[in-house]
Amino acid sequence: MALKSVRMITVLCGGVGAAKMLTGLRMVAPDHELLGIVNTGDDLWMHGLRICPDLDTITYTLAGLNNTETGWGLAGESWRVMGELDALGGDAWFSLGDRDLALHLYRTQRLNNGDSLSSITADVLAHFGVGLRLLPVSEDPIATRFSTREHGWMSFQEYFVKFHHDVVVDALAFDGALEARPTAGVLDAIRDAERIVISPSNPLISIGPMVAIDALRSALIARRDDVVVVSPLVGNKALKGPADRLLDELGFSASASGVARFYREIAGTLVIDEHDAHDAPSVAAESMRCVVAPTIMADPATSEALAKVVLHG
Ligand code: FO1
Repeated sequence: MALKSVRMITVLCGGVGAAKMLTGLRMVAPDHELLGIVNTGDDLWMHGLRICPDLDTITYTLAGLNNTETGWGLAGESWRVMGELDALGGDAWFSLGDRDLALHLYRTQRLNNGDSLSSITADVLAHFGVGLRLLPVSEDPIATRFSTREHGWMSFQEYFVKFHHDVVVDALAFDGALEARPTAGVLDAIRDAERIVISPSNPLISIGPMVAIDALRSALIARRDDVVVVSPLVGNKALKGPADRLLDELGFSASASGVARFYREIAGTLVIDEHDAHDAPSVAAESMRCVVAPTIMADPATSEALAKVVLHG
């Protein structure tokens, strides 16, 4: 059977899972057919600098410069500035590498000059030789916060880095999401795409802040039949990060059916891993089409195979 050619593919992106998904998609579609809409709920101000972890993780990965040991930041990094800051007694719990600092300095200066995050992102991608387009989901600030049993409310990076996501979460907030307007081009990219892919990112905290924007959620609902989600779970466990734990803590259950319950309103198809094949009927029970495939993107070849599944499976 001949594969149908895809004109435009829009991908909703968190960090590492999205970077791997995009790596695969770039092997089966040219960059000009791909557009990533990127979560900004993890973004923060630190030392007066604007830091956008998901945008940066994807950019560094697509440029082949990512740090595969940490999963964030640049390869071959050094930490001299942080070492000095720590020695001074400064706030060094959130580590900014010496090389990585340049991007935060550059972005912050341009934001202070009035440039948009989208235009800065486009210039950074061009600088690193990445032809694919990425749009921050909104130019307006969105901040994910966690209500924890042990310490009350905290910011995204306090939860993730300071407390190593080892605290019990009983609620989430996406500050600013209700008022946030999608970045110019985002709604068109959802309306006009032949297929919309939701990458295997954390549903609650990577995709959640984006679909909390009313206009974006409505745009996805209107395209539900063409929205394909890849579950971030393998054998009911997250490969990285707290997706499984949060699905349980926030009442969805860490399982393919829990992921389906989160997405059923906005997506028509859920791709689940072979290890979870027995859960396919419970996905269908949530009125989603279920595709079973290997979802672990261990290398570019497995990313490419998964990309073919999300486009044509
Ligand atoms: N993750 C950590 O576990 N520790 C850090 O010190 C840290 C610093 C950091 C700096 C820049 C950046 O872009 C990402 C950074 N991350 C760090 C990763 C980040 O906390 C999370 O992985 C994402 O926000 C979740 O997708």
